[in-house]
Amino acid sequence: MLLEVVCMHQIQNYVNGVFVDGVTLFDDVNPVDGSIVGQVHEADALLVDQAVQAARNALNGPWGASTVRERCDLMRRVANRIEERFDDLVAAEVADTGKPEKHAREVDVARGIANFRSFAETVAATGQVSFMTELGNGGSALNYAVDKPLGVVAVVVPWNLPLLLLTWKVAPALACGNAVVVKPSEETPGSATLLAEIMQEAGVPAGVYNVVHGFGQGSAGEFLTSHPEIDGVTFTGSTATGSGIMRAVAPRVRPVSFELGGKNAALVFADADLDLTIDGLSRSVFANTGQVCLCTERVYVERPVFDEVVERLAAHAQDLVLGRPGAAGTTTGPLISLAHREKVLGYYRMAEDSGAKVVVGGGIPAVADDLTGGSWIEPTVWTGLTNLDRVMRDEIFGPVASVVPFDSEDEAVRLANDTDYGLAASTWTTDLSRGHRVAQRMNVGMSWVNTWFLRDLRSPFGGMGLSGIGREGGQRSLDFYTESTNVCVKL
Ligand code: NAD
Ligand code: 6OD
Repeated sequence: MLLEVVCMHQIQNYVNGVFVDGVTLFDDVNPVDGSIVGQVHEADALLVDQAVQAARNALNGPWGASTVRERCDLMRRVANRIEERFDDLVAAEVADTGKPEKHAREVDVARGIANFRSFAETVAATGQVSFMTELGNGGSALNYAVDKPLGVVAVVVPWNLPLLLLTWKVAPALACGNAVVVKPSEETPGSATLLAEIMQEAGVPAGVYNVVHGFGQGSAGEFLTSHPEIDGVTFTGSTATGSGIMRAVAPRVRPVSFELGGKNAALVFADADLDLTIDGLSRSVFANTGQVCLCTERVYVERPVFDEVVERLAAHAQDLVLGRPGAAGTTTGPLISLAHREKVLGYYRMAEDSGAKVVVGGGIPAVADDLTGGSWIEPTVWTGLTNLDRVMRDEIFGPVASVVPFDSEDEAVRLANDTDYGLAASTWTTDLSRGHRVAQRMNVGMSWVNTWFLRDLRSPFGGMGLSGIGREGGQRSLDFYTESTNVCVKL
């Protein structure tokens, strides 16, 4: 009998500039068809500790004495190297998430490059503040602040936009002179590991960028965030996990930056340009199979255009093409996993139990035989729900929106703000005064008018309420990734 030896793709940890095995292995699953992408080496507590020590040693070595100019040049080299390895990163992102290749190219990997370039520019252009203090006796004092790196930063990120969200944090952290230990999602270990190769190739010193793989509780995530020698945690993920991380860092009072979940609203006024609105609104509901923290799950529509918006949004949902990431015409991938599909389907059932009318979708689609092992789900539109229903309050994180009518601007604002979350909102109107007015009344971190997910990386990004703590982006990122010492000199 011929024995076939299958060599699985191995996804290792990266500690102190070296790729290392973990103590146990778990499968990296492709959600398109359930096939195995590779085997991931899970880090135990000892390896996580070695990664934290490697980061500390890097800070105590030449990296700790590096200049702003050296670091910003290095970040630009990393960006250039990502550009050279663009296709490899697209392949890793697509294999792990099943998202359309076009999305991986135009959003995930493109933003990986932009994140390094943007933060190199921001850090290079940032100076110190100083104040000349006038004293009562005619004397004076000079106050100036000196910024220092925060130190060893734990970076914990989710699976929906893996490289985008990772580099959004790693780029400013390194440009500010920190050393990082990254814990990517167990669902998407590929791009963070490839980025380690890129860091090596670009000349990032050993210990400055470390990657540990694994899960949350009882695994690398918990070992990292509860490690006594980390100096701060920057986390993107669910509100429940954020709450657990707060408890983990509480004994040593470490700073946290949290970008958490959302239950985002869109407000469509009767005067909106409906072609532009349906296009933007559909993107905001269905992009990345609804797995973007900024995605719209509640759509409030002024009554005169309610029926038309429902009909056109549903038509758009029906036109989406579910398919393999690289197939021509594919617009929509699967959910990240069968477990996540179970959660989303639970909300589909709950909506029907609450009396929702399912305008389109509502279940598992029929797919080709070779895709039946994947986590496919139908893009869905509901009407007939109110803010009292649980599906209108919980974050679902799938390709689904509930459309509800309103009769006045005040009512629309009240309905949109009636949530425990506070991440994002979008207002659709041709009345720009109303656009400004309503956008400013939204209790969210990001309020868009006639667009959605249009980003300027210098602007503040984050959420209120259950959606997070703090802001990152431009100067706000620098505030988190640095500590300041104010020097006061009596003259
Ligand atoms: P998650 O919270 O389950 O996991 C995120 C990361 O935390 C993963 O790496 C996971 O392994 C790790 N983790 C889990 N438990 C942990 C623990 N006890 N200690 C330390 N680490 C732990 O989130 P997810 O399912 O990967 O991502 C989806 C969620 O992320 C959604 O709620 C979404 O809204 C949110 N999200 C928010 C933003 C934002 O910018 N606000 C962006 C993307 C995703
Ligand atoms: O655009 C960004 O910088 C960002 N943090 C996006 C988050 C998307 C959430 O899924």
